[in-house]
Amino acid sequence: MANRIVNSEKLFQRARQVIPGGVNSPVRAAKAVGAVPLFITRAEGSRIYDADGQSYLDYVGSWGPMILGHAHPQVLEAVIQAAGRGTSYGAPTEIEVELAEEIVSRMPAIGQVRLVNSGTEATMSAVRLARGFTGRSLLVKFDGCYHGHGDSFLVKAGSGLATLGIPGSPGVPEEIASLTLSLPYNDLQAVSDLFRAQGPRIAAVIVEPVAGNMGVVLPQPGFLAGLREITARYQSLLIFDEVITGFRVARGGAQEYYGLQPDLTCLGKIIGGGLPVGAYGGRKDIMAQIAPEGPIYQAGTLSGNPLAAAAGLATLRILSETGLYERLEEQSAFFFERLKDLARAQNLPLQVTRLGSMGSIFFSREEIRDFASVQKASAEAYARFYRAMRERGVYLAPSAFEALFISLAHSREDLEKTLAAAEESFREIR
Ligand code: KE4
Repeated sequence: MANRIVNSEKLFQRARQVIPGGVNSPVRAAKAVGAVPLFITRAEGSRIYDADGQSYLDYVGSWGPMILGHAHPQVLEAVIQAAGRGTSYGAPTEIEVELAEEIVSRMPAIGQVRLVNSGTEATMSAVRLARGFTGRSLLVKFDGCYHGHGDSFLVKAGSGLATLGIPGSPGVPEEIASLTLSLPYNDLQAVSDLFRAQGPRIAAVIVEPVAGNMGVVLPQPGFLAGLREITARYQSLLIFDEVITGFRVARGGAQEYYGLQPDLTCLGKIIGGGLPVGAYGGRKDIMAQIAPEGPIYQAGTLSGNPLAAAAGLATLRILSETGLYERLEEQSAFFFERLKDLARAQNLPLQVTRLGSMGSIFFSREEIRDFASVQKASAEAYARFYRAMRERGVYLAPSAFEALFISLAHSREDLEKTLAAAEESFREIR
């Protein structure tokens, strides 16, 4: 039975009168998957509910923050308690110190951390800091990686740009775009060649240690360690953009999982528990250059907001409970392995990538190792799969260039229901 989406359609029409594209972030518009975006009224645990009263098993998880599932009682309680004390003071508070201490305790590479309001603010600030600290201008990123919508990053970027097929963005002056050099992900030789030619001009390499914005693409063995070695050799900084992977793929993020120490780390999503929080941090000698201690300026009216800090702190503390990452790993391994089996049983060419509870599927026969191989996968098949799954009460990312997230709220029964829907959907889209 086709899901009724009468109210979502009405709301979408209304939204488009007053908001560009009817959404406050492009990828939500579901344009690339040929669907009307669902307007959500509430969410709880593993489920979200749309404006027509239909519920869906949610694998978007607000694009990563909802690792505990939606409306976790302890997170809600922390926010409600904080709200009762006022919503913002524009002054330091103990709770932002506690959140900073939690982050520092999990990532030894972070000697000091500055809280901001989004992942974009975190990466923009980290790059300004890297340029100020090194006195250099060039930035290296990787095709298909997305680091937020800061001018320096909108070069061959992933996420919404890849979804909409726009490599960059008007409005970014050539003078700025030309300072960003983008290389193929996993191509260490290209990095080595570039540094041989331009190393003394390169301020930093920024990388998603596990790419999550071209679909999930894993680093090949030696890639991240190679970046660490090359940047150190040329006194450039290595920035891990862990906005997605931070506290997602391991208790200490991808840097713990891969046993590497970047010079700077960018965080977001999970550390806000669904409220607006981003952060950047790293070596104390570098962070000391940030105002007011040093000359490099970065600021924010709502940075460290007490409600957002309360949600993030509650989330990280719950994640500290023993066994939760093991449970996520067990659930995620089960789910993605079964997905592969279902596709194989129908001779459907499907690539599945995963680290921990973030993963992706690609309708392709080719191994997925970089943006070029991702682009050979069928986005059209993904769009059909997205619609077929939504009809069956499963809410996936409305883009072939995003990740699928398992949360601690997804029960084995939820996963089994999703796999049953996938089996039918694979058959339907053939
Ligand atoms: P925000 O400014 O959206 O909080 O964070 C930017 C950002 C930075 N770095 C990485 C690795 C990211 O994934 C993101 C944002 N992620 C996208 C989805 N993959 C946000 C979704 C959206 O744009 O609506």
